[in-house]
Amino acid sequence: MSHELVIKRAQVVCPGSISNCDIGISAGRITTLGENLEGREIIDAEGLIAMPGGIDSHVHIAQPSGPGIEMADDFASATRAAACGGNTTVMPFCLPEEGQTLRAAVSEYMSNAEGRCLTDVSFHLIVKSADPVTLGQDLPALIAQGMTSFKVFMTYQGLRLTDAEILQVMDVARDQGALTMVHAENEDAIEFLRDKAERSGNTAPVYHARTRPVPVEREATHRATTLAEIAGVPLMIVHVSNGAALDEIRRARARGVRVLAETCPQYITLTADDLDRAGFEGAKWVCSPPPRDNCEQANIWAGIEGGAFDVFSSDHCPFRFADSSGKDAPGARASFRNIPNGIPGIETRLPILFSEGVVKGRISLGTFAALTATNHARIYGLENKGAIAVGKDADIVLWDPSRTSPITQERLHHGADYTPWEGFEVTGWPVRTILRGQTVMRDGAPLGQPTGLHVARGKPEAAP
Ligand code: DUC
Ligand code: ZN
Ligand code: ZN
Repeated sequence: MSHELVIKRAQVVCPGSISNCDIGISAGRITTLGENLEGREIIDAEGLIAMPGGIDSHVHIAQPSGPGIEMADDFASATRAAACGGNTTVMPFCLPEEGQTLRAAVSEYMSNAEGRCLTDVSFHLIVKSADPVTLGQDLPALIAQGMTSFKVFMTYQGLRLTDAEILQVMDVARDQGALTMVHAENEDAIEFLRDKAERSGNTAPVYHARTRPVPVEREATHRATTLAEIAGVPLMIVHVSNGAALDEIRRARARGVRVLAETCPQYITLTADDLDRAGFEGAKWVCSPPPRDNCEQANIWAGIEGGAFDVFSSDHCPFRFADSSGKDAPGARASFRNIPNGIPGIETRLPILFSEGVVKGRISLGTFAALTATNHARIYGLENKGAIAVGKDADIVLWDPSRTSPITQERLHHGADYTPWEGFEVTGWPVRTILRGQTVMRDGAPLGQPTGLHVARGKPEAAP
């Protein structure tokens, strides 16, 4: 049997094994894994590693971020950067604007994305109001359409839900078979610290980190896991930044609560000192939860190495630095309070984990594939994705495992005007990204038409 495409001589990372088989692809799917396969097109991948295309299950693209503030990426630039960083699917959040229904917001995001994406896209929802239309109509309808996960916030005025509201949302998740994701930081505690800092004249970017200390996240993580226990639902704690929060997750698991956990590159490579750079420079690293210190980085690594984390995502949330619609927003230099929260990272997530994790011997290639693709697909219900296996979509990334070079803004493809990892040396870089059998990146350059599709999802694995 001849295939449309065969990848030969790569080291192939399959679930549970690594082999040197050929990968046969036809009609966008992996149809054969074997020896001496024939194909109309052959990719000779000698010296490269074939892995499942990255799935980044935590990104923000063109999300409303307040009056006059704009994210640095639209769907074209975000997915171009994602493909260049070895990803084949991204999962952005859909956030309704003030007064907009969740369903109307989804239609708007879908039309913004349609025909512009170089990777596949699958939306999560953000539930910022526990009103009867959202809970009784929009959520059930959207879950039925394959948007089977949603995030709730315990911080940010205008976004945060009360404990009572979180319980109501979790109840819908239970009834409808969806997965609740939680941003766990205690808003009242942050506001207390923020207010005190401002009154003392401590307004520089580093006070963003100092007013969101570890206990703020630890307490909210404890509360979120307890609310899930009370509601009888599984949950995903996103962007875990420190050991104390992870300990809360471990304790909840020990009580029998199904808690999934995500961490991100910023928590293994950056620290609060990055926010303490001269002048306003530190604004480039303002994100929530903030990067911590070397000790917390070690705690996060211990969690990754010990299997406590299910997924490693970017939390890509890009704002331009030298821009009044970005980090340099009105009032941002007067107080850290007004600096938009978030950093770009969609293109650098995989190289950072590969270099710091696989190359430095902390995790295996199999664990890397699980943390960057396979687990995301399994957990969020992307049934055809996340593994090099017969029948799955031919979403594959070929890695050069030995290339060593610094991350620089110049080589990236996002819409931001900086990278938080400027000059950070990495070994290993994706050299070819294949989406459903079509090459969408080769040797660092995006390729082809934007053929990315919206993917409706099945029931998340952990959902009731
Ligand atoms: N939470 C996120 O998940 N992303 C960016 C900002 C935030 O607070
Ligand atoms: Zn968040
Ligand atoms: Zn996020």
